[in-house]
Amino acid sequence: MGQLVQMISRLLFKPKRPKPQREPAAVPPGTVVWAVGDIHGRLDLLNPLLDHLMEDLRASAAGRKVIVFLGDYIDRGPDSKGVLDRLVEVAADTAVEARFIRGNHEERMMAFLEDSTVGPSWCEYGGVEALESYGLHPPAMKHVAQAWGHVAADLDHRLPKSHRHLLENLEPAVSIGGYFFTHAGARPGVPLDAQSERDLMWIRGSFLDDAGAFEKVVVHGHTPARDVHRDHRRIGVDTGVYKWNMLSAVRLEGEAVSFAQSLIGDGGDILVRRREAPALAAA
Ligand SMILES: [Mn+2]
Repeated sequence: MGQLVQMISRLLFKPKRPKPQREPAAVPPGTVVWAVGDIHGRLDLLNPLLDHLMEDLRASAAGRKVIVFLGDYIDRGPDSKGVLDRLVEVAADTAVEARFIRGNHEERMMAFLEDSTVGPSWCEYGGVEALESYGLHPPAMKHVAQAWGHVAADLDHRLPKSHRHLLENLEPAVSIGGYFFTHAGARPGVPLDAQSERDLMWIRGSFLDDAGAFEKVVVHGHTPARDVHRDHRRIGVDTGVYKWNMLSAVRLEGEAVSFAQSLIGDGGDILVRRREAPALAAA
């Protein structure tokens, strides 16, 4: 009987373990990472931002210098082809480790090459501009499946090998230290290494509106906001470049977080500005 009482009281009055204090996220020592948000064919804003990032990395003493591109390189803006040309250049630059995440727009374009019936829906979400950057147009008769087939065949023919190689080798996510880089976000309640590629590319509200933290801080794009976002669970750097003319990137080194943004100034000229991230409120 005494034993039973002891057991029950142990269960009832089990001393609560102190909640482990969550360490601030960090990248490993000797590493610096830049992550670039959705570009959407805006080569005009990508060029000055990348020039700044490459200069910053050249000046850094870090042994590992990474640029993660968070996806959605193409569609909507005027120069998808030019953006992919520049990304191919960065991929070939041995001074940096360039990583390329798959966005839902790259996924749609590749799907169109496989199955031209995807064309009408792709073109509703910016595919027209991507086609035009390769000198192509959607068919005049949008309801004729065969016409879409010709456009897909033409794109297949015009797509440079280097673009195809880049697009076929995109990654769903990249993990570095305490950070998890992916296009859209992650599904709450699912471990980061068990996420579906669909969620990583497409998720919005159920990720953004949840309060629970993941094992790592999620760095993402996909859902445009008027400015960059940072809290204990995520860093969002999609600043709606195709409508608000601002392309954003985040710099991570140790526990330090800062941002770079290329934007169109009051005089109509493009400028790049750097901003430190404000300190996080205590969790
Ligand atoms: Mn997206």
